[in-house]
Amino acid sequence: MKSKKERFPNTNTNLKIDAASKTSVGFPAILGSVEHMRKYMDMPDALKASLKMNQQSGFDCAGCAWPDPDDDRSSIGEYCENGIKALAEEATVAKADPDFFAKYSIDELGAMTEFKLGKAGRITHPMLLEKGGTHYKETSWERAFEVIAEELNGLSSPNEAVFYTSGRTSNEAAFMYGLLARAYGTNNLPDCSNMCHETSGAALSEVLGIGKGSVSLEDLHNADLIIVMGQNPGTNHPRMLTALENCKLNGGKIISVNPLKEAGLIKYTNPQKPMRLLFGGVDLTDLYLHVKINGDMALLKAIIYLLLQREEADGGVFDHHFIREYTVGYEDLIESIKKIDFQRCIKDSGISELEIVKAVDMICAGKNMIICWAMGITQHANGVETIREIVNLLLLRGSIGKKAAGVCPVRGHSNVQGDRTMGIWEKMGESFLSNLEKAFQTDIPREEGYATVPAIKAMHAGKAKVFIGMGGNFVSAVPDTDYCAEGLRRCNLTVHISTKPNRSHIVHGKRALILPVLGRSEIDMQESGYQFVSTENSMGVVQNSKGVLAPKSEHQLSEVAVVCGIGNALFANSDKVNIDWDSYRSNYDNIRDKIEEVIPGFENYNERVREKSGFYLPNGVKERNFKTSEGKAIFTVNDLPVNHLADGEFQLGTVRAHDQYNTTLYGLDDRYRGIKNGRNIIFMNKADMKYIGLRAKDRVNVHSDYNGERRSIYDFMIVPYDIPSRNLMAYFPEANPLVPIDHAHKITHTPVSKNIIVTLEIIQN
Ligand SMILES: Nc1nc2c(c(=O)[nH]1)N[C@H]1C(S)=C(S)[C@@H](COP(=O)(O)OP(=O)(O)OC[C@H]3O[C@@H](n4cnc5c(=O)[nH]c(N)nc54)[C@H](O)[C@@H]3O)O[C@H]1N2
Ligand SMILES: Nc1nc2c(c(=O)[nH]1)N[C@H]1C(S)=C(S)[C@@H](COP(=O)(O)OP(=O)(O)OC[C@H]3O[C@@H](n4cnc5c(=O)[nH]c(N)nc54)[C@H](O)[C@@H]3O)O[C@H]1N2
Ligand code: SF4
Ligand SMILES: [Mo]
Repeated sequence: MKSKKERFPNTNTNLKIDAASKTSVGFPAILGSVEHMRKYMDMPDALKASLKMNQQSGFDCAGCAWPDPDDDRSSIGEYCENGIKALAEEATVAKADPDFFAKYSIDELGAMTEFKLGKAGRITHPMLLEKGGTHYKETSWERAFEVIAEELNGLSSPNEAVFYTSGRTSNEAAFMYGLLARAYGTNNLPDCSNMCHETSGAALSEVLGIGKGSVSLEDLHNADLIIVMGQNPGTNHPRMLTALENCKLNGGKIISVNPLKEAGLIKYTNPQKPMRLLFGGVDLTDLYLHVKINGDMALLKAIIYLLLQREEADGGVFDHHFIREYTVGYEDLIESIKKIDFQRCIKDSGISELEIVKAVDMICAGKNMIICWAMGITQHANGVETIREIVNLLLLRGSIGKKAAGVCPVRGHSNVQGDRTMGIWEKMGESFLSNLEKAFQTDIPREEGYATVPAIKAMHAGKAKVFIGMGGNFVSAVPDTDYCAEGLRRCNLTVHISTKPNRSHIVHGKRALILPVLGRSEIDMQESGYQFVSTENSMGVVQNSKGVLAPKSEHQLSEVAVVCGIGNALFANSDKVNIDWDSYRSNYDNIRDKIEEVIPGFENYNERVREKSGFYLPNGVKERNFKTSEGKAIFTVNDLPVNHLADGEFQLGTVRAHDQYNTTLYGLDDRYRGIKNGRNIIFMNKADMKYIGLRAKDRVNVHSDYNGERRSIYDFMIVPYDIPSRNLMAYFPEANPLVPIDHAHKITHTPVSKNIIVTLEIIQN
């Protein structure tokens, strides 16, 4: 039963379509950064912050999880255009203060685009929406904590509460937040990772023994071959382009696998190298494989098939010493590969035999290969399986656990990997839970909690009644927007610990709170003095991060202080939980001492985190120590997915534009793809357009029919694009209402955001 359609207001103002760019960064990126700082920030703040971002004595960029160099850092700026946009978004002078919330009712806020909502500025005061209220009203922190304690204490089971986390939260805040939920009695700790690299974690833990990547920046620089699959680093991890450039300059090669020709993968002009700015950039991709959506498994299998043929003809292709010593399952894999239908792999991948042979030549030409991937691989019903196949390819070549080789899942949010390490997961293992129990002398539940999709279903079914979000924008980020909105509306209380207004504040429970917090760039002062926090990047390096800018409001608390405030109120009368929340809030060293007690790899945390470049967490895969169920790396046999399309059906993927950070819109353009002033668009193959009789800017409604239910988005404009036939792309989050809640990976529950089966309905003018 759905009561209200939750649609993102249409942003198409005066849509302009230009040719897609064939090169990235360079002057336009520099101009883009300066423009953002000038428009939204105070100039002295902009200067101060830009000199400290990603520096060894500064703060960690809150953009993506790409690592900083271990030693030498550029003094003119160790960041990219998107890092600056993330900073300008956080350090904006605009304020969403009580006057702003008094001016606009919830309905009026709901009519604003994500862009306009975000541009309202930083939330300055705790805000409360009482039952039946039309406006959020200023409240005190004491009252806010009381309301949360009241509602949580009123539930009939702790499992009726959901504690969501987005991946910006620091290690210290995440650890305390997980403790809060578990001391209260639940493992309901879903996070953005459930929708992101959950599949990577699941696949890699199973076959290699650790759910993280195994390479460093230096490895990327020295690889003979890097394969970039399902990732758009020019927009989403811009400084990765410098690593790819270094690889190329050292003689390495790059293969890109992507249904879209992404400018960032074609050519890169490094903004930190003035001569390159003048004389043009470096060509990055040597072989661009224009794969069909979810054709990656077929491509990988075809590659392995041809490698096996060469191995059988001439030998020397597979690393038999490595396979014998360090792996299990080789024979089964080979037997299954011998049986595959090579022609079907060509058809399903959309890549010709000639191109596959070129890829195989490049793989055989080098000794050390790295495979990088992101959402184009993970957000599929068979995401875990494709990642296992990636590992098969690396294992056959012995390209793992040695220099310049290995797996590189490129993480999204700046501390999403650290949050997991800290225990933000609905199914942490027994050793973590029992260590936590011992360290805090508190009962810790063992029952598995809800991941994101099960949490939405529980709210919808009335089984979860309080939702707390540590950052993030739940309703916009998750699949099936209407269904989720209905779930949130059924809650007794929704709480958002946020920096900026977003749609999740508007789609609220019977009562709702917005709690304003400090950002990464801001000074965090507590009783014991100036605090720093720590984060873990995509390559397992833990580093400190110390804000430098004055807070935008005296009423904003740090995330740690909010968690401790809730803890104090919630357990005020508890005879079971006796945690000294004040001591952790007043000095974060006390939190790090506890992390050291609970989590292996954090020995001497307080000392090592103060070292300039931080420290690497242990990673057995790097030493060929595979802590799997077999004690060795595991080859797996994975099925080819069936991507059947009936007449009139298309596969639709959802991607990020260059001017957004997930659900936060920095602007309405997508520079590299040639789009200006609009996001309600569908990228479509030109031949398909001609066949149906569609022209550029024709308007369509898009329907997804899944298990007998229709989901729709309305009034999207067609944009001709270089994309395989029967494949479409649209932007996240505008297309999220199309993603069926039940269409998720069967083990990880990761929503299938990159492969939605849709039909188009042409709007007649
Ligand atoms: N500026 C900016 N930076 C960000 C973010 C942001 O929104 N803005 N988000 C952050 C987060 S949380 C994350 S997870 C990362 C996301 O980083 P990405 O994974 O790069 O993000 P997406 O836009 O989802 O792009 C996925 C890419 O996969 C391709 N693709 C789609 N389907 C398939 C497929 O079936 N096969 C293959 N091979 N490719 C496919 C798309 O064409 C696109 O190039 O970025 C992080 N960094
Ligand atoms: N269809 C589709 N859906 C997707 C995806 C997709 O590719 N396609 N990608 C998925 C992925 S990979 C991810 S990671 C999720 C992202 O899901 P989320 O992490 O939930 O979403 P964000 O848009 O990153 O959250 C933005 C909000 O976080 C708050 N915020 C920003 N900085 C801070 C801070 O320092 N502290 C606190 N407390 N709050 C802060 C602000 O209020 C802002 O509005 O979305 C997923 N959803
Ligand atoms: S690459 Fe990512 S972490 Fe680095 S500066 Fe850019 S947005 Fe920030
Ligand atoms: Mo993500």
